[in-house]
Amino acid sequence: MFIDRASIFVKAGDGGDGSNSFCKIKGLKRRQDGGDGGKGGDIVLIADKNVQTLLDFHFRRHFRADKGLNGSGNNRKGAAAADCIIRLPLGTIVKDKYEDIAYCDLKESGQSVILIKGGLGGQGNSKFKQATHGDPGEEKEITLELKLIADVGIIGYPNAGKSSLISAISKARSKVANYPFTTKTPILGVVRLSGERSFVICDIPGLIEGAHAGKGLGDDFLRHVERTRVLIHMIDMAAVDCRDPADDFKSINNELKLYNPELVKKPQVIAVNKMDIPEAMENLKKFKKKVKKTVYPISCVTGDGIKELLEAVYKRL
Ligand SMILES: Nc1nc2c(ncn2[C@@H]2O[C@H](COP(=O)(O)OP(=O)(O)OP(=O)(O)O)[C@@H](O)[C@H]2O)c(=O)[nH]1
Ligand SMILES: [Mg+2]
Repeated sequence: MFIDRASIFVKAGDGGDGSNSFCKIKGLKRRQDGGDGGKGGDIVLIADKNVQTLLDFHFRRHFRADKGLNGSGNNRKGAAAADCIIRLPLGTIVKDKYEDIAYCDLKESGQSVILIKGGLGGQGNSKFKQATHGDPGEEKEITLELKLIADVGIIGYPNAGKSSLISAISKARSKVANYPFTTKTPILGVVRLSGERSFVICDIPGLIEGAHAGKGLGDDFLRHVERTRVLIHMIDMAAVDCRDPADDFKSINNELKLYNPELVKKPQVIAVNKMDIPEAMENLKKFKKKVKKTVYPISCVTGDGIKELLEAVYKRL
């Protein structure tokens, strides 16, 4: 399990000050008419399925909500300030930076939590002898933690050879068979390259058209795609199941997009598999005409091309 972490400082808005105001109408006694201050903005956390990583929080570390407006004469209350909304990826756990306290675990898209409240506005002198200042907004230093299931996810149609690849490059043993949906749950493996280099890879169950709407093994596994950094898009170039490889490539990308438009923005390394089968070469020529992208031809049976593929993946990481 890999963890993306960031620490940020948050401060809720101060309350606006109460007003000290006096109204003088000719012939009448002087009257106090200062209004109350408005409430400061809260710090609100929202789980947003379009946010993928905590990267932004390594660049921006301070978040402050505005102060409520001050009260004014004629008993006018100051307006409350807007909340400061922080959008976080699904699965983020929010903890105190110094103490062992977890404030929330953002699991569902749209889930929102008021982390800290803005200060209440001060009282105007219409009620009190003297107007009071607004309460200060709370502040906190918090740590955000996002668990990634893996650095790299292998995606593709059933039977493309995803399990064959993970079994060839790591100690993970994912069942290989010539029927679709052999793999029913994600399988993790560790890939070790020369030197001290390594990464965690995940064999993701096969995707098909309509997966975003629950078809096949469904959208459950697209959620795992969200929690990886780089994708290996695996294509059966021998077209054993008689589909056009270029169509496979497009429809899987379309599923990613329909599920969450951010997913297609993840770096993809295209692995064209089963190059040991004679038809694959011919198919690859046609594929390259339709999909103008760099591809890595491999064979999980002979091992050809796998080293180059892994180096390319490591580079993207
Ligand atoms: N000739 C050849 N066959 C391969 C290659 N890679 C995988 N296969 C075969 O293709 C079939 C499917 O391979 P899997 O690795 O189970 O495919 P998968 O993508 O994990 O399939 P699902 O788990 O069903 O999504 C098996 O019969 C493999 O032996 C290859 O490079 N060359
Ligand atoms: Mg499999």
